[in-house]
This record gives sequence, structure tokens and C-alpha cells, in this order.
Amino acid sequence: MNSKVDTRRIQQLDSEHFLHPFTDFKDLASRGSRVIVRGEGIHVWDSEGRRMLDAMSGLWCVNVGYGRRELADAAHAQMMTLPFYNSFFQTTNVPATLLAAKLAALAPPVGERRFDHVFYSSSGSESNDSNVRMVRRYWDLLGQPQRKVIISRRNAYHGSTMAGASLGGMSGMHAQGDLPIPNIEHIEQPYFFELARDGETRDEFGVRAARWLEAKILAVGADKVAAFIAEPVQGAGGVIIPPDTYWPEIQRIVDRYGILLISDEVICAFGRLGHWFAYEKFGYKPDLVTFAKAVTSGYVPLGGVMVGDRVAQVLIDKGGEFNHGYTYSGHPVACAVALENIAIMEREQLPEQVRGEIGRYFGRRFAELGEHPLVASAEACGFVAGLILVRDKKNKTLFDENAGVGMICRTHCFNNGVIMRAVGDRMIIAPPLVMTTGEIDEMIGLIRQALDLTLKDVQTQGLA
Ligand code: PXG
Repeated sequence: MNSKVDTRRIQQLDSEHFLHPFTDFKDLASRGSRVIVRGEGIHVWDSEGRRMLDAMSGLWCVNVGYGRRELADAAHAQMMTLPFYNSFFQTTNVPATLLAAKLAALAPPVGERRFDHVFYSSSGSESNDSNVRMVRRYWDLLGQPQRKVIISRRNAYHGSTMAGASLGGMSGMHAQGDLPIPNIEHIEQPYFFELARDGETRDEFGVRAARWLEAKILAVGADKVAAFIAEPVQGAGGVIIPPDTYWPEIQRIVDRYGILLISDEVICAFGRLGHWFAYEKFGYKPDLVTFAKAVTSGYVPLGGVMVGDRVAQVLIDKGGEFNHGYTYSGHPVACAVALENIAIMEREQLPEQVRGEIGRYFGRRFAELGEHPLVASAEACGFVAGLILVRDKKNKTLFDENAGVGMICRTHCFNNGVIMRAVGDRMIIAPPLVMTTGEIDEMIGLIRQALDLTLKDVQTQGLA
């Protein structure tokens, strides 16, 4: 199968015609893209026949692994029955309705808050645009149109549309689009490694970091703040796991000022942290929950928002027509694949696996990487994990930003048969949830080898 792919020809056409996301086009053209041609289980193959253990699940999404015939069959059957119909003009389709009911059943109620409703999109970015629309509409309908400001965090990732990138806290993205759009504010992230004071415990830091939200609310004016948006664990920002004290204090603050809480679970839902939805793990009470990616294990695009009763009842009872939606809201094929994907996760008890023995094994083995001379901290939460590469382990001194040590390590990972993502010098993974202990051992072994090779480079290039 691999021999049929003409790598040079694909690379040539690729550089001539395909503008890749988040890519330096000229640079990529000079190197040529890596052509991925096949996936099976937790591995992918490139066009040169090289097998790689995909510790990033594609891009945080292939939670049930590659090559699942049931998902292809579900798509095929739905395409033959009804490939598309819109859900605009008082119509629905069967998979979209069944999936909405299924998601509502999977999202645990918290206190008096229930998640009985879903608004569909095709991606995380669109879903967060929908969140902005719904939050603004909610406050307008309650007669508080001055509540416009949504507070987010530096280094957050909420997508790449104008609203998504504005909500996100990536300075590089803001710089290229005259962003953020008005009425978005940012606070610091709860990144213990970077921001804790000398001698401060994780728990102390967690409370202090959460109170940056309170300070921002007061600075903006409490009556002007509409919502706070955050990822349960920051993903694209480098797998930043908040201290245990962070979310309870955030909850206290959003309750105190009555502002809406948006939990962006595009990465963290569907078993990634050991639960169907991640707010359950941390025990907070969001009003809106963004999802995408692993709802279909990435096999086809689908996203959406779980709309809690607090918002849903206002939109339903007072709202009249909501002037917002997408051609593909509730796409029948995407929803049919999602239903089958969820059925697989239920059958194989993937959230329970991650929450249980396998998840603990993964966490233990990953933490062992912290013993490596290059690594200052290695932690996992469910099936996401991150480590930080440092110049001086004892003093936790970082490398010069321009040294590109994370990229050196990423290249060794690729060449060594394991796909890891580098965020600066943080090396992160989010592997498929179907891994066995043997596969976890294989992955940790490959990462360790890549770290050894990186250390060698650091020493020979005099970066240390
Ligand atoms: N919210 C979160 C928390 C995400 O992680 C989005 C929204 C946007 O989703 P879409 O489907 O519009 O891409 C994401 C996406 C990376 C990386 O480099 C992460 C994402 C996307 C692209 C790259 O880690 N997350």
C-alpha cells in the first residue's frame, strides 16, 4: 500500500497548492511535508513506510485509535441513507437528534445545573464563536446588555476563527489579526512551574492564580463581565495542569459575581481525563461546555456546545428566533459516526480505563521521565501529559528560547518512531485511550531514547 504513494510527487503538489495551518509556507516547501498514509490502532505510517506511535492521537482526537471499521460502516450506512439534510427550517435528522439526547444523558448534572441541550457546529473554533453569540444573547435577554466582557487566560487555546483566536491567549495569533476583538480580556494562566513564588505550595499558588480572575472582574467592573472561559487542563498551551485548589476557587468567584462559566473541553472531554466531560473530574459547574475532536474520535468533523439549563431556559423561553447556525449544524454523517464512537467508548469502558488502573499506570510511567537529566517536571492528568526540558535541572533553568531544544527533541521523536508535540520546550502527549500497558511501555521507552539523543545534541552543540 505504501509503495503506491509517490512521496516526491505529493510533496511537490503539496508545496505548490496546499497552504497548511500554522505553518511557515516557504520553510515547509524547502523541506517537504511528511506524508502520512495510514493508521492502525495507535500507530501511523508515512509514505516511506516508517511506522510511528502516535502519542498525540492525530491532534488530540483519535481517542479510540485508528482503523475502526465500525466508524467507517456507520458513515457509509448514513451516507447511503441520508448524506445530508439541514436542520434549519423546522427539520431534523435522526442521528443528530439521537446524539443530542445521548450527549445530554452523558453530561452529568451538577447540583441544580443540567445539560439537556446541545448546539452543533463542525469544530471547536465554531463552537466557541457560538458561545460568544449565546453568552451575549443571554445577557441581552436578561436586560443586562452591558455585560459584554468575556475573560480568558494567557496561553489559552480556544480556536482560530476571529472570536476563537481572540478568546485564546496566544500572543502570536493576536499579533497577526488585530486581535483580540473588543470585549475580551485575559488573565495569567495557572502555571505553577513558571509563576509560583519561591516556597509557595501548589495549593497556595492555585488559590492565588484563581484570584487573578477576581481582580480582573473588579478592574473591568463586575456588572460588565459576561463570562469566564477556560480549558479544564490547558492543552495546546503545553498541558498546563492546574493545582487542585484552582477550580474550586474559580467556582467561588464566578458564583459570587454571577458570571457564566464556559468549560472548553475540546481536548479534555470524551474520556481524555477519565470522564465523559472534564468538569466532572474537577467538580465545577459550567454553564456552557465546548466539545469537538474526540466526539467522533476525529474520523469526521463535529463540534458543539452543551448548553446548561441556566442559559438554555432563557434562550428558549425569552429568545424567539436565535439568528445563528451553520450549514453543517447536526450533520447526519458526523452525528452517526459520533453515536458509534460513543458506543465503542462505552463498550470498551474507555473513560473508566483512563480513570482506573491503566490511567494510573500511564501517570506513573510518565512521571518516571522526570528522572531524566533534561527534565524538570513530568506530570500527567488522565491521558494528557507534559514535561519541561531544562538546561539546569537543579535550578530549573530554562534553555534560551532561540535554542529550539523542544524542536530538536520533537525531531528525534519523529525519527525514533514516536509522535510528540513541542510547545516551546514543553514536550506533550495525548495518546489514544486504547493503549495497553505494553504499548505505554513502548511509548515511554521511545520518548526516553529521544530525550537521550536530545541531551547528546544539547551537549555537543554547547547549549547546556
Ligand atoms: N478549544 C480548544 C481547547 C482546543 O484545543 C479548539 C478550541 C479549536 O478547535 P478546532 O476544531 O477549531 O481546531 C481547540 C483545538 C495544537 C493544536 O497545536 C490544538 C488545537 C488545534 C490545533 C492545534 O496543540 N486545539
